[in-house]
Parts: sequence; structure tokens; C-alpha cells
Amino acid sequence: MQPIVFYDIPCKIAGATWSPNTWRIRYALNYKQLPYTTVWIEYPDIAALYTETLKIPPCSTRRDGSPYYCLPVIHDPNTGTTISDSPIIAAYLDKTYPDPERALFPPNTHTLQKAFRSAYDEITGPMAPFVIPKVADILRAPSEVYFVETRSKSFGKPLREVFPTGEEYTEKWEKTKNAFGKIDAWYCAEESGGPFVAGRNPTFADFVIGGEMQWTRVAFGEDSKEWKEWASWHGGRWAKLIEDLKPYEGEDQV
Ligand SMILES: N[C@@H](CCC(=O)N[C@@H](CS)C(=O)NCC(=O)O)C(=O)O
Repeated sequence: MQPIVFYDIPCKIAGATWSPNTWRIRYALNYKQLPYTTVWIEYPDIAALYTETLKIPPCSTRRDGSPYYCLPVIHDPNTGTTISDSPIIAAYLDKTYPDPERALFPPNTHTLQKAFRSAYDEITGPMAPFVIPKVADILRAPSEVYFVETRSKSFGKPLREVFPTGEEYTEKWEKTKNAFGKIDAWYCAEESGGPFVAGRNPTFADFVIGGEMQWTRVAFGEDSKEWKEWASWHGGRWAKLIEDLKPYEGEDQV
């Protein structure tokens, strides 16, 4: 099998990968033991990757109607397929390389996992003003400029002013902890038999949360006050999740 080409966004921390959405597919490729090589693309070059290099349609449409070009994207030279959007990529990998022992979507879980992602996204909003401003600090120069500009626009104020301070910090941090408390309560290891959402083996749902935990840890920094607290929440569930997914991190990092 020829290696799959996996497009990811670099950062300036040696050996670290940070993007929550690309982590989903990095984990998936490693879990399914599929060979791949990473091609690193800075944010401002993603649009040209779609329109000029790969000639594929945009991943989706932004609220203002403009095309949304984003990563992850994969090109599979074995089938000639080039696709974007992590759930679609994951479904493609399961279909093209079926392995019942390593299914991202075990039988009949597509709908449940879609509902899971939607509920997860609805609950975890409060983390955004803490994590997103920190991402700007870890990006390389061309991506940093793009990121600060686009995220300032979406927050409606300069990104440097988004990170909460004073009472707002305490209140929003508590909200973030409570949001993850709700997710923590979803897990029922006694019934499912394992550390993961569906039990003993990880599924795409775990790669969604695992990707966000990697994002959070790398953006805050391992030794930051924020990550140390976060890692201690809910019996250490979030740090343990990263640990449990370690076998699927792979070695192909910047
Ligand atoms: N629905 C997409 C979302 C991917 C996404 O938003 N990726 C971010 C990086 S984490 C991106 O490339 N953003 C491009 C931009 O902000 O211009 C997926 O699940 O793959």
C-alpha cells in the first residue's frame, strides 16, 4: 500500500501537533495502522491547496456564504481519492480499509456518533475564549497573522483582548469546568467496560475529544496553571484520555 498523504497545520513547538480537527485523522490513521506521510501547510496556503494543487471543492461554506477551506485533507494514491472534513475522511477510511478490530465507526454507530459530536460541540463552547487566544502564540509567523486576523473578526474584538481576566476569568473558567463535567458524566465505564466512549476500544468519538485535549494542552503549555488544573478535573479524565490514546499518536510529527 502506498502511504496516504495527510495535510496538517504546523506550529512552532518542536515535536508538537496542535490542531484539534487534524488530530482526529492523525489518531485515526495510526489506530487503523495505515501508512501515511504528513504535508505541513500554513493557514494562508490552505485555500490554494484546495483550488490550485488538489483541485477539490471547499470543505463547507462560511456563514457569510464564502467557501471554507480547512484541514484535515487526505489524498489516497491507492484509490485516487482526495477528500476533506474529518468525519467524512474517517468514514472513508473505515469503508476503504475495513478492519472490525479497528473500526472508527463500529456497526450502527454513525448516527449515535453524529449526535455525540453535536452534543459535545454545543456544550464545550465556554472553552473557546481560553484556548483560541493561546493558539496564536504557538503558530509560525504566516499562520499567526492569518489566525489573529480571522479570529479577531469572529470574536468581534482583537484576539489579544479575548482571554478572560479578573472576575470574568473565574466565572468563565468555572463554566468551562462544568461543561466538561457534563461530558465526564456521560462516561459509564462500569457498563461499557472501558476507558473510552464505547468501551474498551477507541472510536472516532474519542479522537474528537482527544484532539481537543491535545489542542488545549499544547496551546496552554504542559506546565501552565490552566493545563495543570484542567488535567486534574474530573478525576484526571482528560489527561488520562491523552495518555490512553498515546499508542495512536504516531511519530510523524513536526
Ligand atoms: N469540519 C471540518 C473542520 C476543520 C477545521 O475547521 N479545521 C481548521 C483547523 S483546526 C482549519 O483548517 N481552519 C481553516 C481556517 O480557519 O481558515 C473537519 O471536521 O475537518
